[in-house]
Amino acid sequence: MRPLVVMPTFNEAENIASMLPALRAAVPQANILVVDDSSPDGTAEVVRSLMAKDSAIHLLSRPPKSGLGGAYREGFRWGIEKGYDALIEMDADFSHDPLQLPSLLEAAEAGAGLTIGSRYVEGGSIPKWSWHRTMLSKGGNLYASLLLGLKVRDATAGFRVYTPEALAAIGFEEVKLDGYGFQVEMTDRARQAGVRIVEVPIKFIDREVGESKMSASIVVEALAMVTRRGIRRRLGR
Ligand SMILES: Nc1nc2c(ncn2[C@@H]2O[C@H](COP(=O)(O)OP(=O)(O)OP(=O)(O)O)[C@@H](O)[C@H]2O)c(=O)[nH]1
Ligand SMILES: [Mg+2]
Repeated sequence: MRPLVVMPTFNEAENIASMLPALRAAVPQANILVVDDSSPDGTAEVVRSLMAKDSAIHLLSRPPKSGLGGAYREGFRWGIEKGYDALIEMDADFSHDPLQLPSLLEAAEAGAGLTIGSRYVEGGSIPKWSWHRTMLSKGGNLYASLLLGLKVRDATAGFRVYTPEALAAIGFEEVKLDGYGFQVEMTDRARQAGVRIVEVPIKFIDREVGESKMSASIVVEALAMVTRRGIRRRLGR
């Protein structure tokens, strides 16, 4: 396979400086596209200095803090145009361990259209999260699976591999949400389109460097989307 890691960043200068070499070592066959939203902390400059010595690293610069969903849409479009055949979603904050990427790629190679690095399947594990963060994540997943019948344990997970065929079947250009909402809607559309979904266990590591961009509005947006899609389905539309 010719994989492309699409990695959105906003103020991840310190993380990206060690993430890029770690990724190159763990998955030498993969190229990396950093999608940076004009981070004021100089993330793009760090990427450019590494790009100068390594042609497998690429950078897409966007206006300030334009949202995670849009960063993935633009990154996927870029990768599909360039002919990559595995499009990877991955955070820059080391929550997703580069050393676990090969096991996700194995599932994709074995025929999964969507591979999810899952915290909630056998062998997966959850970080040292506070009880309310764990409740939010598990509760959100439960709500989504009840309303949408997803049959996926970790629908909010952001460590994934898509094939270009799966992305086309999903109609990813139409998914306008950010954060968790983006992940859940992509999963729901994949299931509806008959894409083969496989969950691979991962150990999720809590962010140690830099600041979280998670916000209440991202949670509300996701819950509203799940409710809307769930009700619409029950009404038969
Ligand atoms: N390009 C871009 N990247 C973003 C944006 N918001 C977040 N990111 C990146 O998306 C990834 C996930 O964001 P996080 O802030 O770690 O969100 P989270 O994982 O839900 O929250 P934590 O668990 O607290 O880390 C990181 O690599 C961020 O830098 C954005 O608006 N644009
Ligand atoms: Mg994070």
